[in-house]
Amino acid sequence: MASIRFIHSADLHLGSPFSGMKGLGTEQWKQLQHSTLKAFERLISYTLETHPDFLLIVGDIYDGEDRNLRAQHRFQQGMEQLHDAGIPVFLSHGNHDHLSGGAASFELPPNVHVFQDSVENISLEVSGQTVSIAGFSYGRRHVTESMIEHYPDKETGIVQIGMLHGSEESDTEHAVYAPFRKEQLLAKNYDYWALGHIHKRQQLSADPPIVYPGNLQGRHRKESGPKGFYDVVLTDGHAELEFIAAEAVRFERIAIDCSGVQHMNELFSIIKEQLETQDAEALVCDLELQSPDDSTLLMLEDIPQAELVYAMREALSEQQRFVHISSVQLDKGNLTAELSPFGKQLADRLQDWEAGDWKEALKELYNHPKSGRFLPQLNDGLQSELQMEAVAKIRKMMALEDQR
Ligand SMILES: [Mn+2]
Repeated sequence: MASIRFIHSADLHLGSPFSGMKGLGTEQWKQLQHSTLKAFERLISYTLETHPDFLLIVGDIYDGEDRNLRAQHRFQQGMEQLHDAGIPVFLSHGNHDHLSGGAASFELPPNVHVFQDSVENISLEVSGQTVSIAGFSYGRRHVTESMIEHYPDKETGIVQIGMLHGSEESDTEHAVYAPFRKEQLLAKNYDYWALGHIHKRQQLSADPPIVYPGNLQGRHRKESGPKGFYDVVLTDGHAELEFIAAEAVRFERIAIDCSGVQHMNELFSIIKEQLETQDAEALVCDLELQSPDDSTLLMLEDIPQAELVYAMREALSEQQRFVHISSVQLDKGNLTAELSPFGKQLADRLQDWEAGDWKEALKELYNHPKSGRFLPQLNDGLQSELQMEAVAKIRKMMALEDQR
């Protein structure tokens, strides 16, 4: 069979608001707000430059069901560019941009096939070879039933690809959407399963490939590392995948070895050096200070988390590149080891606190007629900062006697 080359992307989340982020400069904030669109532009320019046989977009093109108008416009322009270059696009909508949400305001060009809410199988010819692509869009926010039995069996002599936005039945971390079992996908004998929904890049199977490309641009600290899409070549039942990074701003958790550090200037230099080795063009990072010894702990003991973060941000402000420190944390492994059992219990309990718990705990302070109005908004960023400081305080007060 002739080689077939296509791009597999998913979870573009265009127009993500990045609402939990704080402490960024004006220019950084603008870049972050624009990052999903910039990553999308990279997907389009890569596709135009390398001219694959077709492009797949497996759900969650838009972040919100209202489908941000500006994002829709940029998306439509991108599709027009691919139309002019003669590149077909197959796309499905996911739980974030389901068909019952905001109506499509822009008409997409005829090279784009949009799957509707029941499974369809669309065929095209690629170098004399028939390729069929099966998929569906979310008709509503929650598609909790299995969709897999609606996918057609593979016909002999054709290349069959399945597009599916959903998660494994066994996945307890994510809400259940269009659940499937890996064996069900394998039983279909397809040549490639193009998945979407899970934002972490991963392959459930290598042969045949069952692939989540991950999202195109991270949206918060948990979506860290390079983000992008796959360039896939299928030849005689053999697949070759190349990951192409596209993110405009990278979220990263960076370990800083601070053993032997006694003074702040040493710590700052180590952090600067570490950040210089990062190859991302723009970086939002959580720093984890690892292997602190007694002198380092002594130095950091009385410095509030927030002050440390602000001082580091200022020290880095001369960098040409967009580098934003989101948080600084002492390595938790050490923290828990030092705590008494009750202290550990308290610290663990705090990790599980959600927005409602913080609101309840801080109710009196926030409702106070005089102090209330001077307090910052109680958002995700502030909550995690409070949590870190609280754990640090517990560590200080409830550490085992025989340790330091
Ligand atoms: Mn998604």
